[in-house]
Amino acid sequence: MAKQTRAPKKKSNAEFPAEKFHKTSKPRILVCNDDGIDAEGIEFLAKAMAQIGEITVVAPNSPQSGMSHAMTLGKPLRITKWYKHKKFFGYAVSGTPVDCVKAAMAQILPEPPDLIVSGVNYGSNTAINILYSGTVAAALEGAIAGVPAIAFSLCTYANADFSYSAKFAKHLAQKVLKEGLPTGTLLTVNLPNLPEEKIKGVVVTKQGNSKWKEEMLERNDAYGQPYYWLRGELVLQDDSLDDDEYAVRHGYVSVTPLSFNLTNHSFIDTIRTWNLKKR
Ligand SMILES: [Mn+2]
Repeated sequence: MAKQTRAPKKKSNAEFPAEKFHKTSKPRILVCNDDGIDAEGIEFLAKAMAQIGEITVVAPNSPQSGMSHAMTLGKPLRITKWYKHKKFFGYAVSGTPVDCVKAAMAQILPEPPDLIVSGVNYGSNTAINILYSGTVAAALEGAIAGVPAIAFSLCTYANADFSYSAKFAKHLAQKVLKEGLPTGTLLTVNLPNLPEEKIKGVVVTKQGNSKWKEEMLERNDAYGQPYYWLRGELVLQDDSLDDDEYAVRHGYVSVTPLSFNLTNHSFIDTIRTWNLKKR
């Protein structure tokens, strides 16, 4: 593997508001996403977090959905100040969601935040999507760094109403700041795209078995050469409110605790009986 080098951390950098960050007694919250810094969902999440803490937004400068835990090693990253509604909003990074968390920790924040939140994502991050998601990966990168982290997703791609997800995010963030999370643990939260009065409740779930039924469309470009475009539909594979996608499709907010160690413990004893030898 290529050796990773890290630029020396800047002790004082007028670009980044270290002074302001240091003087607050509020919890310090890093806000990221994978839909890009201009997405509607991150604006709702940032506003909700600003009610309970000192926020720093660091997000990709372009949409990065489906990037999972990708990081940029072969080209430089750029960090630029980003303005929304003529006001400073945060820092845009020319990379992936994981690059954003790494850049925030190495260059932008003077010390690790108390909480990392990611989202609010367009589309569910349940079941197998947990593996594909850049939104979850940003939170997971927080968990790797030992920072409590939560990924928020709104389960729709159309007519999104982020208002309840922002309200719930505030409530859960306060809870996590108070209670903490076990080392290496993050939460993925999926919300139905419903007004508050239609949401049936909150359930703690496990990662379900729902999978994509996919097809790769073939079309011809302007030169008659074929190109391909992946599309699909997430097919529900579970039938219990203990499962993430089932819960959210039935009107519940789904909260799933995750860890990033993928070892299949139940298979260790069996594979040891294979007596694999050095040959
Ligand atoms: Mn996304």
